Amino acid sequence: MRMLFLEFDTEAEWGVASLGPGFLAAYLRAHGHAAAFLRVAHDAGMDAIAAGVRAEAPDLIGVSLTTRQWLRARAVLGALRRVSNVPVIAGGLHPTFAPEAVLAAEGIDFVCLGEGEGALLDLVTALEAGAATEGIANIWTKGGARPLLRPPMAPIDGLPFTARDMLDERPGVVHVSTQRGCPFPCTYCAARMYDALYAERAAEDGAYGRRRSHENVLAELRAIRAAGPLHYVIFLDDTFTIHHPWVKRFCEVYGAELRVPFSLNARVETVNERMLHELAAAGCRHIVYGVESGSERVRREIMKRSATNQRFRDVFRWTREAGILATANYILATPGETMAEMRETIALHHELQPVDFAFFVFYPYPGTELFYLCRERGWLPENHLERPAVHRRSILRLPGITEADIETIYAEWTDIRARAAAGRTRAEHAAAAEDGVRARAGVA
Ligand code: B12
Ligand code: SF4
Repeated sequence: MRMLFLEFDTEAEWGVASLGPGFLAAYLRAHGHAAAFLRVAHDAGMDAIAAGVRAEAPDLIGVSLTTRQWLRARAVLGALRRVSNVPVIAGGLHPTFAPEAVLAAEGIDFVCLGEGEGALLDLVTALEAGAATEGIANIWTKGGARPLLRPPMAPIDGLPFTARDMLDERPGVVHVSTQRGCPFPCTYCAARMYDALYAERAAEDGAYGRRRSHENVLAELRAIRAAGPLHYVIFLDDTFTIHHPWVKRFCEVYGAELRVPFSLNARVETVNERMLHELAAAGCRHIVYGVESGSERVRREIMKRSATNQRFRDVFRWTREAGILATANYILATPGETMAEMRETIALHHELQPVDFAFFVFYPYPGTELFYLCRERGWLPENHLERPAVHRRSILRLPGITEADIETIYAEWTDIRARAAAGRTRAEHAAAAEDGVRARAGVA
């Protein structure tokens, strides 16, 4: 069977396409199926999209969706259905946690809940055989009942290496994932909801969190290097630094064999001075830390993150001293946060002096703890899935702060960004540009 993955661009430019199709295409190909990739530019017209799809002659179309991609995908897939009967399956974070709304849309026939490899292969096999699709674990067929979840795949070393043609990477800059799942309880994070989903539905089958062996990660990098240039590795794991013995051994083997510069996402609670020096010696050039708020109260009481501001100061200093550039991610207008607390974030930012940073107005991603809180408290508009998810405005009706407050604070951050860009050294510019997209994607 021939599967076509459509990648829906949002207005921002990302250095990599959705990772999910990279894993899924590799898995399908390993089982004798064909897979193709088509980017749907955010301003592409329907005629061009339909022609692009027709040219690929797919038997099944797959889309991987975040919440930000949802409205555009819904519009395009609805229109596509009027000119094509090729079945469509949606997977990823958004369909997993808002499956009813996604399945209700015209032009979407199946939703994949959670991990997709085995589920998609079973679906393809059933469609090819003209068999019923109801009853395939993880696959929710339109009009059918919610499916059971299959256990997480283990060990993940058994998965084929990511199909790079699905990722649309710049030559020599590769994105690699060494684990699945994150054990932390951050209330705003959609990534951690996979752990919660599997813990709830398949407790007896083991946890969602799994990591590849060093040998397996190195084998993938060797294969990439054998196929073309390899200048920079971006590890996309939610929190690369979770398991210290794994990281220590990684530094030894990667440093000894490859030493290709790399970057990663980390949480300040999971690094120490020694580890940072080991990472630097292995080639680590850049770490993206989720700071989120400068208010310890907001982090502790609203976000379930207990690190102190002093911990952030120490870790940012250690990172610099180890010769690694640090990037910080911030969230503005988290439910329950006051204007004064948002200013604490700005104050902490000036102390941390990251080489780059990104800031987003809080968005309640479906499935997260804060999503349910906002819904319960009446802060979430009923039609939230009909509204675009944008970085500069809140879709919530928040207590204590107004839309104008958020605009003011967003403008202050925009100004800080402009001044920081003007003051950066050439080396810092180059480093931030190399994997600057990480600042925006990182969640740890
Ligand atoms: C790498 C990454 C990126 C990359 C790639 C994006 C991607 N979707 O893969 C880039 C840089 C582009 C990116 C950008 C952004 N990201 Co990002 N990103 C991540 C990150 C850290 C890792 C993703 C990853 O490695 N996945 C590994 C694969 C194996 O997992 P998976 O994608 O879930 O795929 C599996 C299943 O979901 C399923 N599946 C997935 N797609 C499909 C499709 C089909 C057809 C089927 C059958 C199954 C299926 O099968 C896959 C294999 O088992 C995640 C956190 C996370 N852990 O998910 C955040 C995350 C996906 N990003 C997020 C966000 C919000 C963003 C940004 C808006 C920036 C920001 N931080 O605010 C932008 C938006 C991008 C966009 N186009 O909309 C949110 C999404 C929340 C949501 N509900 O929408 C996450 C969850 C982090 C968070 N804040 O909670 N991101
Ligand atoms: S924000 Fe980072 S550390 Fe927290 S649960 Fe999500 S991925 Fe894990």
